[in-house]
Amino acid sequence: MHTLKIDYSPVTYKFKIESTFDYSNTSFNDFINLKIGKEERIFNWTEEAFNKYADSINERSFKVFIKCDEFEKQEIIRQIEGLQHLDENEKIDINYSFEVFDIDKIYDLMRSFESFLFNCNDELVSKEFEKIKDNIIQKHQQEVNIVAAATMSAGKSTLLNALIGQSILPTKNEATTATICKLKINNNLDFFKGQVINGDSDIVEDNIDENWISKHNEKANDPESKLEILLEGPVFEFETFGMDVFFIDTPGPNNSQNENHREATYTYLKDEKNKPILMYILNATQLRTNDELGTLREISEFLKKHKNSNDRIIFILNRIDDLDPDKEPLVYKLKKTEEYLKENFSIKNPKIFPVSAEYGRLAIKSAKGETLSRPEKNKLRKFNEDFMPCLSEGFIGIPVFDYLPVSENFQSQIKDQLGKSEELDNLIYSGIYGLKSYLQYFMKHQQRSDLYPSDKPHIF
Ligand SMILES: Nc1nc2c(ncn2[C@@H]2O[C@H](COP(=O)(O)OP(=O)(O)O)[C@@H](O)[C@H]2O)c(=O)[nH]1
Ligand SMILES: [Mg+2]
Repeated sequence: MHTLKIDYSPVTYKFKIESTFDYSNTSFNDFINLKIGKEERIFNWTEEAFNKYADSINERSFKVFIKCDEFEKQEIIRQIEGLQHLDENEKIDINYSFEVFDIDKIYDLMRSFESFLFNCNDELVSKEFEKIKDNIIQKHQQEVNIVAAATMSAGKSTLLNALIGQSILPTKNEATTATICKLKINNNLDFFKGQVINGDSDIVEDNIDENWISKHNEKANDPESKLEILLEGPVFEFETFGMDVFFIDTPGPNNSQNENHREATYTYLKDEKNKPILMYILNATQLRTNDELGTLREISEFLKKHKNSNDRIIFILNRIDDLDPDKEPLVYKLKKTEEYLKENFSIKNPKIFPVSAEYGRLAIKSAKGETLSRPEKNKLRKFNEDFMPCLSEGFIGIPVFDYLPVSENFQSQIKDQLGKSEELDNLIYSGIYGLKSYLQYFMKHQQRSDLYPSDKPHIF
C-alpha cells in the first residue's frame, strides 16, 4: 500500500510532500494535476489532493502520514471520513496517522522569547529588536471579535446570551438591538459593567441589565447616532487564552434606519487585521427572506476571495426547537440549508451548527443555579422532553451533537460528556455546548496563529 507523507507548518502554511509512489521527473502538483496554493491552509486542498492521488496511482486505498496542528488534524479526519463513506466505486479508504504540534508549547516559547527580547540589555540585540518591537506590541493589541450577524429576529441576542451564560442582551420581537453592543470578556470581574460611547461622552455604570441596554438602544435609533454600548464582565466557562475577546451583537443588516449600522456587519467581515469569527444566524423556520440576500451575498463574495476563512465564518441554524421532527427531521433541514446556501449564494461546504438558542439560554441559567421564572421552567421542561430520548415511548430524541460540522472524533468527545448532569445534558442537546466547544477550539488552535501572520518566523 502506498504512503503519502505531508509535512505541514501551521504557522507559515508551507508544506513538503513525499510519496512512496515514484513520480520522479515531475512535481507532486503536476503528478496529481492539482495546483496547491502556497498560502493555503492544508485542509483547503487535502480532500481534492487525496482524490486526485487515488486516481493518479490508480488505487482506492493508501496510507497518509501528516504533521500538522490539532485543529487541522480534526478537519482532515473529517474529510477522510467523508471519503470513506462515499458510494462503493467512489470511496477511498485512507489509513491515517498524524503527528501533532503542541501549539501551547509553541506559544509559551514565543512568549518567553518575546519577554527575553523586551528585557534584553545587549545593545546589538536591542537594536535589531527595535525594528520589530512595534509590530509585536501591535499584535498583542489585536482583538478576537466573535460577531453575531443575521437578519432581524433570527436570534442573535438570544444566542449571545446563551454563549455568555447571562441574559443581558435584550431579546424581543421588535427591533430592539438598534446599536452595536460589544461585550468584553473579563473573568476578573464579578459583574458586568457598562459604558455608552458616542464620541465625546462616556457613561460608566455597574450592574448593567437588559433595561439599561434597552434604554440606550432607544436613543440609538436616531439615524445620525453613532452610539456604541460597551460591556465588560465575566463569561461562564469561556477561556480567552490570554487574548482580548469580545462578543459583538450587531443590529440586523435590514435595520435600514441607520446606515452606520448596515455597514457594521460588513466592516467586521472585512477586518483583515483582527480576523473576526463571524456567526451568521439563520432562522430554521424561515429560510427565504429577502433581507438576507445582501449580507449572504457579501459573505459569499468574501469566502470566494478568502478560502482560508471558511472555518471562521460559520452558520448557525437557530430555532431548531420550532421544527416538526415528523415533517422536517433535523438531518433533512440541515441538507436543505446547505442546498439553500449553495444554490442561492454559491457557498460551498458551509459549517452549519444546529442550535436552539433559547433552550441553551435556559439550560445555562439553570446550570449556573439561577432562579428560573415559572414560564421559563415550563419552557425548559418542554425543550427537555422534545430533545432527549424517551426509550419507553420509543422516541430517540434529537441527537444534535451527531450533526455538528466537526469530525466524528470531536463529536464523540462531546457525547462522552452526556449523563454527568441534567443541566449539562440540556446544554449539549441545545447545540450550544457543541458550538461553544468549536469556538474555544478554534480560538485555541487557529486564532492565535492567525494573529501572527507570516512575518512571525523572522523573529526566530
Ligand atoms: N423558540 C425559540 N425562540 C427563539 C430562539 N432564539 C430566539 N428566539 C426568540 O426569538 C425572538 C427574537 O430573538 P432575538 O434574540 O431578540 O433576535 P435578534 O433580533 O436576532 O437579536 C425572541 O422572542 C426570542 O425569545 C430559539 O432558539 N427558539
Ligand atoms: Mg437582538
